[in-house]
Amino acid sequence: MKFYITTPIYYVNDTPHIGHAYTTIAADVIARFKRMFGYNVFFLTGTDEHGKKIEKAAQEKGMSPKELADITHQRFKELWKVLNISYDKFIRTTDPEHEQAVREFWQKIKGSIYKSKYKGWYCIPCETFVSQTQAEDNCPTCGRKLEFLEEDSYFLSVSKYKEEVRKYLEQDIVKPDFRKNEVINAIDDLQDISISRPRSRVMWGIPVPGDENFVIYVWFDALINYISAVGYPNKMEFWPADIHIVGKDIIKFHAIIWPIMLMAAGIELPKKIFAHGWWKVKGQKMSKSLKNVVDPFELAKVFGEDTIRFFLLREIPFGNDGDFSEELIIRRYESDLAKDTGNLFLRISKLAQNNFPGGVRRIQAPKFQDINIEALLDDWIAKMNDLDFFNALNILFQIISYANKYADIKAPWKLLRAGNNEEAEKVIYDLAYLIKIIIFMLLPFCPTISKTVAERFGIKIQNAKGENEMKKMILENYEIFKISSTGVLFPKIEG
Ligand code: ME8
Ligand code: MG
Repeated sequence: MKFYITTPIYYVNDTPHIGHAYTTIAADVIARFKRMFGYNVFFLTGTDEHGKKIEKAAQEKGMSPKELADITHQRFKELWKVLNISYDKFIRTTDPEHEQAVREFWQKIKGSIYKSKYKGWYCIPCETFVSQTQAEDNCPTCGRKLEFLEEDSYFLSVSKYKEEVRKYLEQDIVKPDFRKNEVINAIDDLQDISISRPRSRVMWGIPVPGDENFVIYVWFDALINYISAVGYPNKMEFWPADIHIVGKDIIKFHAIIWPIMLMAAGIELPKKIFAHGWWKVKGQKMSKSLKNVVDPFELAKVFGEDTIRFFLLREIPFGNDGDFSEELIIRRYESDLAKDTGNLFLRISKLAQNNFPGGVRRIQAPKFQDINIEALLDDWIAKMNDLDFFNALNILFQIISYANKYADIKAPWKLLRAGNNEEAEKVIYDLAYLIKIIIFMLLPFCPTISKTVAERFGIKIQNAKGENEMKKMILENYEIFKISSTGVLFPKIEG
């Protein structure tokens, strides 16, 4: 049971912002979920370090491109540490093994490469060619100024693969479903792909094998990271990728160009490609050049990493765009986390600690009315497998809200005051049982807080050997819960 998941490799021209954090958090949640369920997971992320965009940024900062990459890639690693990202490998396209793999890949597909002239529009910030029909003055993706290029280039011939790629995409590879046709329609416009740059214009790249006057196009170089990271050109234990997660800005590179490159090399194709939406600020895409980026380091300092992880996946369906604001985070923090979740854990754990210091025993197996826990769990698993975080979290909050109501109605504190200890113990056991279910479901999203609560409630967390074993672990009726107070998990935000 292997599972290979990737994020895009991010450009090192500038430090990471909340958009980069979004993709990487989503991948991390899936990686953690799959590991829980017994998969041998390989989770890849990294940085994209070649090309004109990086060369220009380095020049402006008075450094060499490699110096800039050495500094900036560290910022990404630091952020992944702060956000508790459990990646298995961090690849840099300047890694010698990657550069070697790119050269070997070029040699392998040589039969599909020819030399000619490139004449047309190009967007440096996107490192993308723009067809004559789409080009006005500005890039249709990012709105910035285009450059007109006229130069010798190597091309990858695509005509042989157009039909094959169409058949591939017709099998529901691209998610969410509403992106499928958009990608299939784009195949018609596709022309042979320029895959090199003259060294006279772009210095910073991997030299074309056998022609030192050219460097390899940065996207051609970058996409190969997904296979070089797992061993290409040698045996690749984890390939094909089970899922590439990307933003919608780069879906065509992943769903059309990358499969064509793989077809030309005779390599298996990725199983799924998920394109999520954009975080915007006041309706505009968050981007470095617009200077409207939200700093994830700052946010994590104020709210804690679990809150950032939770907020980004709770607030909007994965696949849609969303508007970011600090008020929204504060609202989610106060209502969902502090009030509904943290308070539930705190009041039940305190009650148990003060009244049942030896543990809360199972006097009878828990039974709940108006809720089918096992059915909700099955549904949660299905949603998680579909990367439908939004609805997975909705299911979790159905259970949280049920538990809060259960506590309010059964009022174990009143039972204790009336001297009805046995009835109170039953109710607290039931609530501890619900909290156990909640913790397993919260774990991939909020690993730090979930682990603390698990420890305080005596909930045993382990990876299982498969779905059935995991479900058994989640639904198991312990004989006893040994509980101590969780303390305040979501303190009031100052200022
Ligand atoms: O495109 N909202 O790198 P990049 C949501 N190096 N996600 C966002 C976002 C936003 N406002 N801004 C960025 C590249 N992202 C190439 C990729 S892969 C072989 C090469 C996320 O630094 C989203 O995942 O521009 C988007 O696709 C990615 O960052 C682009 O990062
Ligand atoms: Mg970009």
